[in-house]
Amino acid sequence: MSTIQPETSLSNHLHDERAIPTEPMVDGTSVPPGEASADFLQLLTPDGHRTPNADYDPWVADVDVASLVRLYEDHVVVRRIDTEAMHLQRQGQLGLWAPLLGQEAAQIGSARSLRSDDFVFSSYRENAVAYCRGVDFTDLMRVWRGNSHSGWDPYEINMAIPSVIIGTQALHATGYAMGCQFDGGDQVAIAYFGDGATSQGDISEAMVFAARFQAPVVFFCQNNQWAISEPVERQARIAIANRAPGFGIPSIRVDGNDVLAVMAVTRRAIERARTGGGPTFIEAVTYRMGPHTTSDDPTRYRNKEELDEWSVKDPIKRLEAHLSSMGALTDEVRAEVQAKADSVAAEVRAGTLGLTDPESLSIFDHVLSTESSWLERQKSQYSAYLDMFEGGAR
Ligand SMILES: Cc1ncc(C[n+]2csc(CCOP(=O)(O)OP(=O)(O)O)c2C)c(N)n1
Ligand SMILES: [Mg+2]
Repeated sequence: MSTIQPETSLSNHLHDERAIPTEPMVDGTSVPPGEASADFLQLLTPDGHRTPNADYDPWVADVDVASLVRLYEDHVVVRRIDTEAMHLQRQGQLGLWAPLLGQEAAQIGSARSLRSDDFVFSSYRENAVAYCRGVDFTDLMRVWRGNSHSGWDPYEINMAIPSVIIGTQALHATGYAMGCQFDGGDQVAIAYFGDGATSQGDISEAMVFAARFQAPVVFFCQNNQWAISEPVERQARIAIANRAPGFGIPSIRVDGNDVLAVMAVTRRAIERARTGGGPTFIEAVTYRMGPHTTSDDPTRYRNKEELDEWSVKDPIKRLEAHLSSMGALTDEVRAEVQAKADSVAAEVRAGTLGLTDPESLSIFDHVLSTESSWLERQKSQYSAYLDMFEGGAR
C-alpha cells in the first residue's frame, strides 16, 4: 500500500498512484470554509462568460447548445416546483418543505452526470436530484404532507428515500458502493449531504471505509454556507474539501452555481469510481437562498447584504446570460420552458391536493416486515384510543 502524506499545496496531490495529479487541490492553510472563488473550478462566470479550462473542458465537450437549453429547462422547472411547494406549505397543504432555492445547478449538474443504474443517497433538500431521477412528485409530497413514511420505491429510480438523519446516507452510499464492487458491477453510488453534515461522525466513518476499500462512491457536499442558523465558518477552520485528502480521498472544490463546472467534476469523479479509481469528494460551493425549511426564519441570523451578494451569482441568471450570449435564449424558448414549468407545478399541486389521508392504524403496517406481539399490542391500544372519539378519528 502506498503511503499517503498530508498535503497543503495547491498543485500537489495525494501520493497515491490512482489519484489524478492535475486536479486543483485546495490549500487547507489559507482557504476559508466560506466562498472563496479563487480556489474553485468555474467554467461559467456569474455574468455567463465561458472560461476555458484545459483539464475540465474535455469533460463537457459534448454539452452543446441544445443540451444547455435542456439544463436550463431543468433549472426553471425545479425552481417552479420549489416555489409551488413553498406555497402549498404556507397554505397548510404540506407539513414542511426544505427549499433548494439557489442550489439548482449543484443538484442538476451532478444528477445529470449519473447513469440510470447508478444509485443516489440524498438528504431532504435534493428535490432537483429527485426530479432528474424521474421521481413522481406526488410521491415525493406524500412524506411532507404526512401521508406516508416514505415516498417511492428506491429501486424504481435508483434513488433511496431522503435521509433526514444528518449524514447517515453517506454510510448507506458507501455500503452500497462496496456491494457493487463485490458483485463485480460498474455502478457508482453518490451521497449528497450538506456542509453541516461533515461535522457528523457518519461522514468521517463513510470516508474511512470508502478510502480503505476504494469504493466506487462520490461524496457530493453542497456547501450552502449554513447548517440551519450555524454558518460554515463555525464548523470548519479550513475548506471542507480539504478534509477528504486526510482520509486518502482526492477532493475538488467547484463553483456550485455553475452547472457546467459541476457537471465536469462530477463526470470525472463518476468515471474515476466506475473504472476502479475509488472515491472522490466534491465540495460544491453554493448558497441556500431560502430558509432552512418552512419552519425557519433566516432574517433572525443572516443579513440582507449576504443574500444580495449571492443573488448576483444565481445559477439561473448565469445560464440565461450564457444562453443569451449565444443567441439561444429566444422568446420562444423562454415561453416553452415557462409553460412546461407551469404545467409541472400544476401537476404537483393537483397531485398533492389529491392525496387522501391513510387509515390511522396503517401506520403500524410498515414498521417491521414480521409480526410482533408488542406492535400488535400497541396497535390495539391505539385502536381503543381512537374509538374514544365521536365520529371516529380514523
Ligand atoms: C443526526 C442529526 N442531528 C441533527 C439534526 C437536526 N438538523 C436537521 S438539518 C440540520 C442542519 C444540516 O445542515 P447541512 O448539513 O449544512 O445541510 P443543509 O440543511 O444546509 O442542506 C440539523 C442539524 C438531524 N436531522 N440529524
Ligand atoms: Mg448547509
